[in-house]
Amino acid sequence: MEADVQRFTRYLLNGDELSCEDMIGELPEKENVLNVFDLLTKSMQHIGELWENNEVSVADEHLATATCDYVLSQYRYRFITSKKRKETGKKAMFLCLEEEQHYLGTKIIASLFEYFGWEVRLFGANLPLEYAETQAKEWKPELIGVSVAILYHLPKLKDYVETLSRIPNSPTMMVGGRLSGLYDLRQYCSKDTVILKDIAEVKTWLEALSNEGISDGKRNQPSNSIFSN
Ligand code: B12
Repeated sequence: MEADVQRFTRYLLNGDELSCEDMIGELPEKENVLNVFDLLTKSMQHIGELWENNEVSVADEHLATATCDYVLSQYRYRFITSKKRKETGKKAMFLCLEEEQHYLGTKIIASLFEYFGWEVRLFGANLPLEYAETQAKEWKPELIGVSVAILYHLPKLKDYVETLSRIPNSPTMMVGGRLSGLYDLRQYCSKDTVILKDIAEVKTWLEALSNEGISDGKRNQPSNSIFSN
């Protein structure tokens, strides 16, 4: 994996979309979405280290982001949205806090939800709370995922969780992003908020939900243990 990350990072920094796609195509487990999303995540994180050490510039970082976004969109189309999936009938919306620009993570998580048969709306970076609230009231998602990467954005998280969990259909609030892997975000969330550290935890959560729906015969109706509202 380490060598793969180094190679993929190089392609991202060169803006070399074709080599990125060829490399994904060569991966023995290219249809295992977790492997591919892990490669994208680790490569972008590695670029963060290079940037911190002044080995790459802000321009390099922007090019890598745009390349990664393109590759992710292509992958999502080829291996997720163009394939027939068993739909769960559930809806989820994903957004970043106001002024939060780090949206690639939410795009990956939104794609994973789609892989698991959810209908998804992805609002990308920087969605002010008032617009998130209006959208949630109109669209009535079962779940709202919020992403946070920058420390000084954290205080806003509390407002988002409080306001969005109060909307009439009581969506499950899910929080993740770079900071959830580093700190305990409970104090910024409600007691029912699902806080997940990384994509592996998200996948486990989604699998548990699918298995529950099947094993107790109430497909698509998860129990309160997971859907905590
Ligand atoms: C690319 C990048 C940018 C891009 C943003 C690209 C984009 N559109 O997403 C640009 C250039 C815009 C940018 C800007 C800045 N950045 Co920046 N950036 C990064 C970098 C290198 C990669 C981010 C990334 O794409 N990671 C890959 C994704 C896939 O990982 P992820 O976001 O963690 O998501 C995963 C999980 O967290 C989880 N997840 C994510 N969201 C959600 C949501 C839910 C609901 C769930 C359950 C899970 C979940 O699943 C994802 C998939 O695995 C990081 C380094 C790093 N370690 O992440 C720095 C980094 C985050 N940035 C940093 C900084 C400082 C900044 C700036 C302040 C720089 C500046 N001075 O301008 C600005 C702030 C902009 C802002 N207001 O938000 C710092 C933050 C440090 C800190 N103490 O807070 C980092 C860590 C770099 C560093 N090493 O110092 N940045």
